[in-house]
Amino acid sequence: GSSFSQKKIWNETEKEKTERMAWWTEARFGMFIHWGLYAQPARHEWVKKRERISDKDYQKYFDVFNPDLFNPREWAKKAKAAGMKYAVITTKHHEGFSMFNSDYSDYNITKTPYGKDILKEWVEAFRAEGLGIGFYYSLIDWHHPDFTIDSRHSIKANNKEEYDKLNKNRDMAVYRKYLKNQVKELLSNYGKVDLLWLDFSYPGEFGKGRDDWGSVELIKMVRKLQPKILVNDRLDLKEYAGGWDFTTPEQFKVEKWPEVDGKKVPWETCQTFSGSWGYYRDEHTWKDNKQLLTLLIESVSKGGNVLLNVGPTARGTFDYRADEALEGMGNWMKYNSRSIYSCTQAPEGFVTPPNSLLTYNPKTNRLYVHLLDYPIQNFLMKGMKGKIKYAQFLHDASEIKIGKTHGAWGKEKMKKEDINLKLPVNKPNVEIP
Ligand code: FUL
Repeated sequence: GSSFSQKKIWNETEKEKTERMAWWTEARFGMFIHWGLYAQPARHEWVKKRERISDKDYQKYFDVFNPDLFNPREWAKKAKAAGMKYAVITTKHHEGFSMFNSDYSDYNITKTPYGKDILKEWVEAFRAEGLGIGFYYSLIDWHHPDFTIDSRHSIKANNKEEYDKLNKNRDMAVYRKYLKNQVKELLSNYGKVDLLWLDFSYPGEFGKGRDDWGSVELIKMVRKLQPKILVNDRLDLKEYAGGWDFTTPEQFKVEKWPEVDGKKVPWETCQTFSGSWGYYRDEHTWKDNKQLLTLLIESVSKGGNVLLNVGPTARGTFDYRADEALEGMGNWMKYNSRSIYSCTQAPEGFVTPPNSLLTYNPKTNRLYVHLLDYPIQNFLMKGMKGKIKYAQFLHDASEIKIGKTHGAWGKEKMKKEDINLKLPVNKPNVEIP
């Protein structure tokens, strides 16, 4: 019995759902873009809360925002060259600033010195490069006068009396309407939108939690406006069929294909290059290319996607370190994307050898063995006898012989149900980051 399919928001069969999501499942790799006024302080997108900056002091970032080097076509080309198939951009982050033209708020991009609708330019450019289009929209809003202040947003609000005082004149019903109107704008004014990434619902101490967003009504509207759209799970509607399409583990290693009610669910992990989503000038702890690549392969090996984040600068450029990382991924993807696109977890019973990862394409029936460390000549695959007809390197399609191991030690190690791949002594010169 699964409670999660009991409440239905959207009438759709499992097969229809799989088809609706197919482009995304096959894509496996996308670009996240966190861009907003917070690119200017350049020290994390939560800077307003972390440093308790008042609305008045934060206003200066609105007054000077003018990304003169913004060239979305260039961004799209970089995403594509890295092997990414879709992109998700912040249309409004927690700071409450809209990167799009909105009839419901003047706190939007067209009212800054930049003066144009960034989202419109972005959508056109990314569409032109053939990438899927996704909108991130924050449920949380630190700018809206009716948005509830709770302890997440103010130290004072963690006691009931202070909470009531701070929220005396705030009416979430008004914010709820605003949120709905803005999402409606996003899904009406930019053509077909492939994906909506809402962020994020939470229980709330003294408030009503997720009811604050009018979640069920909201998602019904979303499905009506864009019937093919994919929606993430951060509205927290786990028990509703149609309430969400995929789950979004953030910044951690996914050990095993996530399940809800004992059923494997589509998933996408979102990850930063460094510790911040927004551009952070002085942060120097960045993941290296090998880490990023392993993250992608490992995610696909467990049936998931990776949404890798770039935080553009306030002039509209990518940090040189982001450029380098994207190039590294692109170099690898150029030869190896066949082991990523349309791939998923290997069939049950396939044993993953040590220091390696398996990805599998169910359409072509191909298994990809990713060697995290290059072994010495003999590469044993346990229990794979009869399952592999032919083996080759991916980068140059050169044959790898399947044979016996050498010497007494090898014979002992190798059982009759195992196979051995006979690799060249030296690792072939493949371009890896
Ligand atoms: C989180 C947000 O609070 C972060 O700022 C970021 O947007 C991340 C993707 O989701 O919940």
